[in-house]
Amino acid sequence: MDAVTAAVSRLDEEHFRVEKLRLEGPRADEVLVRFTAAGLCHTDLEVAAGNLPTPLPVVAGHEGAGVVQEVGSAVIDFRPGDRVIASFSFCGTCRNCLRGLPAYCPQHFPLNFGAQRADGSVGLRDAAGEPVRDHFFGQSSFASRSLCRPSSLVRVPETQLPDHVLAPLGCGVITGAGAVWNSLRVTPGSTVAIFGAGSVGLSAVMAAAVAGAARIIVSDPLPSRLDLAARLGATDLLDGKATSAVAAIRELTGAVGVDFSVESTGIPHVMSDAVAALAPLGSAAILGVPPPGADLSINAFALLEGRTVTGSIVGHQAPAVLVPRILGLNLRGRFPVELLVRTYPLDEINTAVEDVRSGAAVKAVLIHGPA
Ligand code: CXF
Repeated sequence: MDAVTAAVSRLDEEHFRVEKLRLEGPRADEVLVRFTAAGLCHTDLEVAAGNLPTPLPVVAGHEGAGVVQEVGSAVIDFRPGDRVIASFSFCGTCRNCLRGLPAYCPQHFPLNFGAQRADGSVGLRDAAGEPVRDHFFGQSSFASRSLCRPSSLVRVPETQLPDHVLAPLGCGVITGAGAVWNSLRVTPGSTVAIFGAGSVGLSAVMAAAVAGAARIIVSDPLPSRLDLAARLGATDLLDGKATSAVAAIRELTGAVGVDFSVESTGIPHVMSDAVAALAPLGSAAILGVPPPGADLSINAFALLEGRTVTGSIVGHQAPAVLVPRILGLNLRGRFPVELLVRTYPLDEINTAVEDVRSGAAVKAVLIHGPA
């Protein structure tokens, strides 16, 4: 067993606890990754709060970047020394995986939120010898080293970007970009409204700009995020606190509404607004994680005019396809994901959480020490 340092979420504890844990060696189908950086995503906070079906104690983290250290005997796709991004797990054999849509694998929830191996075991033990859940999204990248599922890993193509900028590509960035390109298929010259300018919403802004949208309207209560949205390609900024976004969008679009909308807040009434802001035949993508049991209210008549509402998770496309697309654009200065990132040592994870909640950080990325 090897010593690792990890941020652990424990039952009834509001804060992450950084602990020394012990990690088994990789089984035949596992890849041992030394993580250097891990993005902090809202989903990790929902898991820690017990709002998602992951048992605690657990090492969360599902936006990792690092290097393969060791591979199990049955692993053929990765070798020690490979630079990797960790994203989400999928079975690889169901019809959705086989048609290139692994985000919609029926095993998505057990594989990503189950936080254990298929046989129910885990690789981590705490100082008292008690098991701690791992394999979260097939990675648990809040640990400095972790046993990963090969399906969760993407080999990093040539890039100048450092690991702390690559890490968010595991989830938040691909979620926003893939919704725009793959779920909505935003077209050149179209109008787009984006509700929420966190890392997912701002990635949607960059993707809409790349797609050639003529108008990119962004609504958020925080002026600093609206400023960043403008730098990334937003054409119109709405103060989410002061304005009725739907009324403002109607005014900006000559009472018609937008062709496409993206909701990234997880707030049910904002989801309804994203639908209400659509022009006839418009399409809305719902990306935010809602509170448990929440319903979405949509004016039924609005749907009769050809409007479409879709959910979209982790970019709608295999990360091994989507991540290189984004890196290729970044190389040419067209998807500056680095502008979203603020780093924190792993020890300061609870400060990072506060900063994400207050809006001081858009995408907090945790930096692992050497162990
Ligand atoms: C999640 C959001 C909830 C559904 C599964 C995918 N994305 C990552 O945080």
